[in-house]
Amino acid sequence: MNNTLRAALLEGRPVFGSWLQSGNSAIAEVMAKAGFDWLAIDLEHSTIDLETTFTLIQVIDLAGCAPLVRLSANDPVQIKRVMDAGAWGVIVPSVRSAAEARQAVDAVKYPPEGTRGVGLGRAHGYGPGFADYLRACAEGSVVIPMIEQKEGVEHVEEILAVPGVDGVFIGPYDLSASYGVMGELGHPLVREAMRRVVEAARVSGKAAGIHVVHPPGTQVAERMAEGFGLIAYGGDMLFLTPAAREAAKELRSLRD
Ligand code: 3PY
Ligand code: MG
Repeated sequence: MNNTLRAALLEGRPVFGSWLQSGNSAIAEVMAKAGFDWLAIDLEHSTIDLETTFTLIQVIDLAGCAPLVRLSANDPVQIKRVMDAGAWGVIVPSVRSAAEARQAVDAVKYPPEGTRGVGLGRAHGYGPGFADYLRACAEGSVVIPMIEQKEGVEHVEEILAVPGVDGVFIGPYDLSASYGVMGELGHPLVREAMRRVVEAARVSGKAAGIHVVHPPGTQVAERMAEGFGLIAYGGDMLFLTPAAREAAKELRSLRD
C-alpha cells in the first residue's frame, strides 16, 4: 500500500476504477493491467469468498493497481481480514450515520486512530513488513462509506466529518430504490440527493464518488462536471456481456 489513491482523493484529483464481480484471477489480472487506478472486489453482490478475495487482492496489487473491497456489510471482522490480506481500503455499503462511518474507520485503522486488531498477514509482508505497513496504513488506507439510502443523504455532512473518512460513494440503484423510484437514476428526487452529496463532499474537502454502472462513458464526463471525482465505471461482467453479445450477433449475421 502507498498513499497515492488517498492523496488523490483528498487533493480532489479524479480517480477511475471499476468493479470485480467474478472471482476469477485471470479476469482480475486483465482488469488490473488495463489502466484503472483502482479496482473494487465486490463482496456485497457476488459469491466471492474470502480466500478468493485474497488472490484477487494479490493479483491487483502486484499489477500496480490499488485493490479496494466493497464489503458485504459494515463488519469489523470482514474489514480486518481483507485489510490484513492487503486491501488498500474499503467501500462500505449502506452507511446511514456518522456512528456507522466511525465503526468502519475504527476497523481499518490501528490505535490510536482506530481499534483494529494487530496480527501479521500479507499486508505486513507476512511479518517483516510490520513497521512499514503501520506507516503505510496510517497514511494511505482509504475508507469510503456508501450513501445509498435517504437516511445516509440526510446525514452525509456528519458522515463526511468523521476523521478517517476520505469520501463518500453513491450507490445509484439502492439510492433510487430508497426514494421509491427504483432504477430511475435520472429521477429528480435521485438527482437532488446526488447534488446534496456532491455539495457536502465539496464543502468537506473530501471526494464524491459514484458508480457509473453502464456504458456509455459519456456519463462519466457528465458526473465529473457535476463534481464527482471518485468514479467507478462498469465492471468485469458488465464489460464482458456486451462484447460477447456483439461478437455472437456478428457471427449470426453471417449465417442468418
Ligand atoms: C448501487 O447502485 O446501489 C450500488 O451499490 C452500485 O455499486
Ligand atoms: Mg448498492
